[in-house]
Amino acid sequence: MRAVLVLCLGLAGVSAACAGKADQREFTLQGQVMSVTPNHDQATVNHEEIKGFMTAMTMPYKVHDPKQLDGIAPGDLINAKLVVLTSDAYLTDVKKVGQAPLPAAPAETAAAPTASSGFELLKPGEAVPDASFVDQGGRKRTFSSFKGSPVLMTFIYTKCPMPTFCPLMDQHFAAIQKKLKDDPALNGRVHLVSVSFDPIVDTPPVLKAHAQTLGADLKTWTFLTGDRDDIDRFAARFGVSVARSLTDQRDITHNLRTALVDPGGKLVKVYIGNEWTPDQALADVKPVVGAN
Ligand SMILES: [Cu+2]
Repeated sequence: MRAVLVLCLGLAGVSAACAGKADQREFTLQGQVMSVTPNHDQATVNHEEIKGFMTAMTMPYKVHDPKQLDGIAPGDLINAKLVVLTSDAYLTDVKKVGQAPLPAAPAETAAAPTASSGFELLKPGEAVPDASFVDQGGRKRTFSSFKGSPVLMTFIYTKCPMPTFCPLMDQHFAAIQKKLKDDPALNGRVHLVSVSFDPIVDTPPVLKAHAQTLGADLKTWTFLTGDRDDIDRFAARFGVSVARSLTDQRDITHNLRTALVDPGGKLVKVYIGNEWTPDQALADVKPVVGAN
């Protein structure tokens, strides 16, 4: 990546870090802190475009050292280094450079959606309302058509630039697919569903290519796209919040939710964010398959 090489050359002092790990990329992030977690392990930042990596957006960023966020408060303007690895990303060298009033209505963060989203969150035990989609083969597919086997469903978009977000969900699902196949009690009895909330870009052919990249077995792993408003409404019931820029529809600010639905179409559990593991999901899936 040209942009990264330039960055590495420009930062002679840290060039060892650049040269040391082939898969490590570093970017400069400039923006305003919207919130900081109480234990200082994460800050949500409304940041400017990161040239060569991602458009301007608001999203949570981890730090590996909580000291990085000491003295950092909502409203602070910061400069930081964004370190991006194959399956991790974090901020370091966080420096406060100023302060500004927070916008009146801060963008939705990874927190649970509020009543303003207008849709009530589904609770465990409640029936998931049906919705209509189009799958990676261009066929119409309703959510209720998955009834009969447990469904593990997540919400992603294929152009997501953050390795700790959508790409991580993809990797988790690929890992789960493999573990399901390796377990005779589970093989072929659980369906994976990845729903894209970027239907403008994620057309069926794009999703099909994405599925191939992930090594997805389409018999038990389905990729869905469809009408954007329908998808937003459906996803909101699980706590997914998606905000798109008015000027660039591909500029998407979003959180992560993954849901386990039982064979009868009732919600079992929602995994929030990216902290869950494939093994956790499998442990939750097992009793649901058994109850089938
Ligand atoms: Cu994403």
